[in-house]
Amino acid sequence: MEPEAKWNGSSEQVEFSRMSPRSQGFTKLPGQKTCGKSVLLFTFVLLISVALWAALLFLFLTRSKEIAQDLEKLQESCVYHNDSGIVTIIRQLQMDQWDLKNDVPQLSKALNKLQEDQTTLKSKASQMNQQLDRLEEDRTAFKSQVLNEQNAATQAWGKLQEEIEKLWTEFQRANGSICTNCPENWQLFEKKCYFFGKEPKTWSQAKFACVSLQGRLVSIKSKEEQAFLTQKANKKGSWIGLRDLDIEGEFVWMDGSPLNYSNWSPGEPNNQGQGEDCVAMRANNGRWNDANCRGQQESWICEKLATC
Ligand SMILES: [Ca+2]
Ligand SMILES: [Ca+2]
Repeated sequence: MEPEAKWNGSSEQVEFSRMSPRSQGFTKLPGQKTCGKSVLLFTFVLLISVALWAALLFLFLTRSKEIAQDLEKLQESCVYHNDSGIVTIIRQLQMDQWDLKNDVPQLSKALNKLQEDQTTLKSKASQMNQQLDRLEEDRTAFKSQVLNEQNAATQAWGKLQEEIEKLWTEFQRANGSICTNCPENWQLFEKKCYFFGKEPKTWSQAKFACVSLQGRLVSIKSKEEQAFLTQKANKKGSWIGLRDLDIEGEFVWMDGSPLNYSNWSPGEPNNQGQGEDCVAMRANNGRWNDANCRGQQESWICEKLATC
């Protein structure tokens, strides 16, 4: 197929349509001289480039050979050194293993000794725990004993104080004095003053409340005294100074006197439930009932001798 392309010059047109391909490249055209110079320049540059590449290739091959030789030497050296290091390490490990084997009996002996020490310590710890338990029991017993002695001393002191007061009053009466003085908020009946507490308390709390007022829970010795208290007491239950705390069923007054007069409700005392060892006056009729000491009554009655 023949080329049909046309080339347009700057001022004239040349037609190639019927020229052979061979004659096209060498046909003298406008500007052909400039093109030849460019070809020569290109050829020269190409030759220079080839020469440079050849030189570079030669240098590369030479350097590669040197590097290969260096690597070979380095490899031989590394192999030699690595083998030596590994052998050294293996020998050291074997020596360590041998040393460990030698240490095994000694370690086993030390372990047995430790186990014996552990057994001994366990035994000592058990003994110490037993001693500690005994000490704790002794401490509890001592604490209980101290509390009992403290209570006994308090009661003895109260009794002594009361006896002194009683003797002093009797002495004054014997000398013709009239003993009818009661503190404020206390009420006189015959020779005694009475205080009617109104806060809910257990029996023990009521007892200490009376002691703090320089009195004691009331001891009722006659039906006249009972009638006075029934009339004056709050219309609720009131603790009185009667209890069977020491011996079940054996009721005694706070002043230590036996029970010669009583005003029990029908069926009382019955020591019901887990035990009833403290006595309260019932509301309205003033009849007595043994009740749980740890329970609360709405009121309580204290007494002390009237002063002259
Ligand atoms: Ca009882
Ligand atoms: Ca009862």
